[in-house]
Amino acid sequence: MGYDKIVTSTAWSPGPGCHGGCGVKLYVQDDKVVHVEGDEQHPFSNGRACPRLLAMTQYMYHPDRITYPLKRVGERGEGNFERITWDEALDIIEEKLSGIKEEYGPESVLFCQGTGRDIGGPISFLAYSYGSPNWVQLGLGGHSCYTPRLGAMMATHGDYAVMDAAQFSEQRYDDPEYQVPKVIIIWGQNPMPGCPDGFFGHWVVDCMKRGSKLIVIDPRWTWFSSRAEQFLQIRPGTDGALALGFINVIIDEELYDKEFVENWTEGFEELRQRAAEYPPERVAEITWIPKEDIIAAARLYAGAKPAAIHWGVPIDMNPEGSTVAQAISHLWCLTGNLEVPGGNIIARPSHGVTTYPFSTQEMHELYGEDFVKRMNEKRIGAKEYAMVRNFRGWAQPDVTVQQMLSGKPYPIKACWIQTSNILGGQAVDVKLHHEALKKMDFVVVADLFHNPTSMAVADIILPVASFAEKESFRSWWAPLQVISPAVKVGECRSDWEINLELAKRFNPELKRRYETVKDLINDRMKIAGTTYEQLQKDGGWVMPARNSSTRPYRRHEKGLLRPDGKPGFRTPSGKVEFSSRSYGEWGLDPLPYFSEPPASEVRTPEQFEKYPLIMVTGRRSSVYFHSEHRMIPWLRECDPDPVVEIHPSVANPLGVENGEWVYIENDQGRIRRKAVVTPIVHPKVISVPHGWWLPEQSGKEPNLFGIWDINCNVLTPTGTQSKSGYGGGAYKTTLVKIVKIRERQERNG
Ligand SMILES: Nc1nc2c(c(=O)[nH]1)N[C@H]1C(S)=C(S)[C@@H](COP(=O)(O)OP(=O)(O)OC[C@H]3O[C@@H](n4cnc5c(=O)[nH]c(N)nc54)[C@H](O)[C@@H]3O)O[C@H]1N2
Ligand SMILES: Nc1nc2c(c(=O)[nH]1)N[C@H]1C(S)=C(S)[C@@H](COP(=O)(O)OP(=O)(O)OC[C@H]3O[C@@H](n4cnc5c(=O)[nH]c(N)nc54)[C@H](O)[C@@H]3O)O[C@H]1N2
Ligand SMILES: [Mo]
Repeated sequence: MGYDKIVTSTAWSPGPGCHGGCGVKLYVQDDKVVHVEGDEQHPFSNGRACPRLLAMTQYMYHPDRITYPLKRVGERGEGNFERITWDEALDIIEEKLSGIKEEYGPESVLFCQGTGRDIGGPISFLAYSYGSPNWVQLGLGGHSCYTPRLGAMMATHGDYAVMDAAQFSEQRYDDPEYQVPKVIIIWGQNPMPGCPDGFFGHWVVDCMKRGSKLIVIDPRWTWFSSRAEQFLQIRPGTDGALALGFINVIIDEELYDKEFVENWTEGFEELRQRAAEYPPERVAEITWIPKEDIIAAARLYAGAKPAAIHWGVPIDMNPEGSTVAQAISHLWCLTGNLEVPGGNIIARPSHGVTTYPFSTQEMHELYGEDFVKRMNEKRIGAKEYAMVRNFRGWAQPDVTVQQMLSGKPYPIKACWIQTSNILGGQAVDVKLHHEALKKMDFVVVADLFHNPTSMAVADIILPVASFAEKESFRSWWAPLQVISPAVKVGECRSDWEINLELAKRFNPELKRRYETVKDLINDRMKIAGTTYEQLQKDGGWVMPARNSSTRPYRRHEKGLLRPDGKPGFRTPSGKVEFSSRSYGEWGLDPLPYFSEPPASEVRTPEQFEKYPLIMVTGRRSSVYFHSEHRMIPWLRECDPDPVVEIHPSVANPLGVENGEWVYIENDQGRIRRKAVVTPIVHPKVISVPHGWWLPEQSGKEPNLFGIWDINCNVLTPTGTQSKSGYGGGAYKTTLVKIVKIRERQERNG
């Protein structure tokens, strides 16, 4: 293979899509990336690369890639766009958004993103520079991705925590301070395809090779469950009861860490009383997990030191997601596994550098407390939900879609959509979101490809640079690292570049502060005592220093966590709060509890009679990131069809064979899927991957790349959020039935 140079960089989206920060080597010839490999020097991924990264050349140079700005001509949905210049595009956007601001106020514009990639920073920066508090993952019911878990951890111990896979150390597993977890609970996550939330899935395998035993909690067999000491095949949406059952056993059998509980926590007695309501017999009934297995798993976890819990998005998507996450975080506190090597360690953005603001503190630091407070007054959902008002900076998605439709209490006029495919994967109840988006006067989409959302509603489309074409930075969680451009493609620009340019137009004061994106990056990196150029020279990344507030361990003992420098945690009481003062203040139950899914055999028996299967959507595929990559030949070949996994005991009586297309139905609608008949799913559960649209089909209305036929979110409801406003989107607990297609056609003549 010939090449002129190798550029080392960090693979963050666009490209592979994910939340990871893998080290990558980009081979460049004649100003084109011709080959991509993992960087073995990089401490995050140690040279490994996923299929999406390996297919980068097909992604960057795909014939469908949008490489210059576009303006819609003709009616929305006709699919006709014409090329315009960047200046024209930005002028139109400035004029339209300024007009809306003047007539209706800046809050009438939504700034919509998808999941947390290299977008949270630039989009919140643009929204706040324009003056809109309505930064939102539009369509993500209950804001059910990570935010509920983040809020629950914040309420419990004042910071976020992750499983310790030595990811904060240059030497990784060989660091003498590090210990491998003796037991890892994998709770509603599939680490290898998923690599969620700044966590690299292979780290679990690395730990297994070093002796870690697994407990896996999932309704479906995975690679990990088949290698687990204990596999708990749970009823979807009942994790809260299981966590409380574990707490019950751990307290009852005195398996908790008495010293930690005594010295560093409050509310233990209240928790003990609450957990007493969840004896193993009751929990077994709720969760479908045999009582003996619940007790054995609790003993295995609590008896091992250190032990860690690694969790996934089904926790957020549980009914009352923010209380389920609270119960699970209590487990690592009760057992003294917080901030110890091999336990669950506190994760702060490396060196205190904010790329993507994860917390209220970071919002305050960036924009000032007064400004954030003022923004909260108009933020959608803040009035209804104290937690939405007091934690982070999002608008509440289920309330937002209703407001788009009703115009009450104030109208929503425009959407800025950047890094999200609302109709192709993010939104529950796609029909409702389609209707709401069509009501907008003006929609901008900043993306690399067309998708069902851009086809249906975009007025202006801005072409975005992939990670291989841009300057950026990353601190989620460690190391602090830079993204270095290798090439340019067409007229594509990075999200930071686009948003800084527009932000300056709306807030001229920024012109003085940041001439270029690098100035902004260097401003944010000041706290780390380095610059973009310096970090590039130093190899592209740096780990936080030992004994600093952003590197484990036992920071609570050293006074490294609290703003006042005293020992303890960053909670109102300075302790781990089993009974949360913040939850109490927000009008929520300060203690965890279990509630039934919004629709279930127990809660809505009449529904269940009609729709006797629990549809769990969204299990991740290694070759796709949500709705992305369906047009990439190497990737599509590996996972060609939208499928539904059905247990043989369900398929056989219906006469459904492996490979046959079937209908999935409920009162909200009907879609088609190709059946995979397999015993890996629970007999009462079907598993349906999400994010499906067909780039090979027509994108025009009404087809929109086939979404009405195959997108499973035609069937998932909105309005199932928790009492906190966060969590509980019914992505994993929607009731449906399977119908054989041939039979229906015969029946209907
Ligand atoms: N049924 C079901 N639905 C789900 C889920 C589920 O489990 N089940 N999961 C939900 C979850 S957890 C999430 S987070 C959402 C995610 O939903 P989204 O984040 O909206 O999903 P994507 O399909 O990745 O859409 C991203 C779009 O942005 C573009 N893009 C990618 N990277 C960049 C970038 O850096 N810059 C710009 N400008 N564009 C970029 C892509 O081309 C794509 O069109 O989906 C949710 N939807
Ligand atoms: N390749 C790839 N990686 C991704 C993504 C992607 O689209 N593609 N998406 C990214 C995003 S935004 C997110 S949020 C993460 C999500 O990634 P994960 O957190 O792993 O989410 P899922 O794949 O939806 O579900 C994980 C496992 O939980 C099980 N499960 C489903 N319902 C329940 C339940 O009620 N309880 C329990 N205990 N288990 C349940 C599923 O069967 C599945 O095996 O992945 C990120 N990484
Ligand atoms: Mo997510």
